[in-house]
Amino acid sequence: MKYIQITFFNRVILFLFITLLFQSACSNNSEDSQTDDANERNHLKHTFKNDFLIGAAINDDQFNGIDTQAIDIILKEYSTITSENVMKSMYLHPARDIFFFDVSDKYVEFGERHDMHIIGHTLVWHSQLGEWMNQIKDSSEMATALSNHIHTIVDHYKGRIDSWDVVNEALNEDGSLRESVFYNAMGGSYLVHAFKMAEAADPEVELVYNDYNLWKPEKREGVIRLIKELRDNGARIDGVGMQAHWSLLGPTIEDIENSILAYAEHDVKVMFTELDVTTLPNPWDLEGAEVSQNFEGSPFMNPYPNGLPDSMQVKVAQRYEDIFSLFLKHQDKISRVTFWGVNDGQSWLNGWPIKGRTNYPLLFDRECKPKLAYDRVNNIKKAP
Ligand code: 9MR
Repeated sequence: MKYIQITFFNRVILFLFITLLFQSACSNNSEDSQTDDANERNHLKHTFKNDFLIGAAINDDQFNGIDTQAIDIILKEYSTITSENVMKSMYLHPARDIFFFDVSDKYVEFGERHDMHIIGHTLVWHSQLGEWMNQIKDSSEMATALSNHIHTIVDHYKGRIDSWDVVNEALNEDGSLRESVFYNAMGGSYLVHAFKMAEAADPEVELVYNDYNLWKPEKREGVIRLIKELRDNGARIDGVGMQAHWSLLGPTIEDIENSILAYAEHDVKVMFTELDVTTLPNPWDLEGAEVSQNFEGSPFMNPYPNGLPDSMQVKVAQRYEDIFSLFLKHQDKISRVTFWGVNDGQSWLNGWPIKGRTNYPLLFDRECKPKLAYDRVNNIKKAP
C-alpha cells in the first residue's frame, strides 16, 4: 500500500512536470510567447528603450497568428506596429456607405494584446483609394466624403490607435502640393480639413504627416510650409514621418540630419516610419532606363537571386550602423523608428520597382534569422 501511494504521488508530480514542460515548449512558438527577462534584455526594443519606439509594418498573416516565426520577432524585438496595408482606404472604406473593419480590428487587437504602440496607416492617400472617392470632383462633396471617412475610422478606433498617419504623400518632389484627387477638388484646404477632422474624432491621438524623400531640401521646405499652414489655420500636427526607403548610397547622412534638425526646429516629433535599405540596382540610375517589364527576369537588375554575398552583407550592415548612429545622436528629436516589413522575404522591395527580384533590405533574412545588420544595430551602444 505504501509502495502504491508513493508511486501515485510521483505520477502526479511527473504529470505536472511534463505538463509545464509541454506548455513552455508550445508557448515559444505561439503568439503568446513571453520570453524571460534574460532573453528580452538584448532585443531592439530594449536596446533603444530610452531613445525611441522601434517597430515594423505587419501583415495579415502576422496579426492573425499564422506566421509564427515573424510573430516571434515582432513580439521580442518591437514596441510598435504599423498596418502595412489593411487600413488603407480601399479596404476600410470601399464604397461611400460601406466601412469594413473586420480585418483591421484584428490588427488593433493584436497590438492591444501585446501592449504595443499602434499606428494607423493611413487616412488620406491618393493611392489604394476606394474607386468611389476617386470619382469626386466637387469641393463640398469631397469635404463631406473626407469628413465621413476620417470621422468614422478615427472614432471607431478612438483611444485604441495611438498615432494616425493623417495624410500620406501630399507633396511633389519640389515641395509643391501634389495634384491628387483631394487637391483637385478642394485645393490645399483638404489638408487642414483632414487634420482638423482627425483631431475632432479623437482629441488625444497623435497626428502625423507622412511622406518619402523628406531628406530632400526642396521637399523639406514643402513640409515646413505645410506645418505652418496647418497651424496658421488652427489645425494640430504632432509629427513628421520620414518614410526612409533608402539605398546603400543615398541619401547622405548629412541630408537626413538636416531634415531632422529642420523639422525638430518647428516643434514636431520626427519619425522614421518605413525604413528599409535596398541592395539592388536602381533602374532610375541607368540613363534612359524606364521602370517597365523590360527588366523583369534580367540578371543584371537581379544580381543576388540565391543569397547576398558576404561583401554586400557588410555594406548593408555598415549603412544601417551609420543610420542608427545618426538616430541616436538625435534621439531627443526622434520618437519612433519603424522598419517596412519584418523579414527580407516579405518586403515590398522584392516587387518594386521591378517585379520578381530578390532583395535584402531589412534586419532579418528570409528564415527570420538576424543578419549582420541586425547585430550591428543592436550592438551599437556597446564599446567597440
Ligand atoms: O508595402 C506596401 C505594399 O504591400 C503595397 O502593395 C503598396 C501599395 O501602394 O504600398 C506599400 O506601402 C507603401 C506605404 O503604404 C506608403 N509608402 C510607400 C510604401 C511602399 O510603397
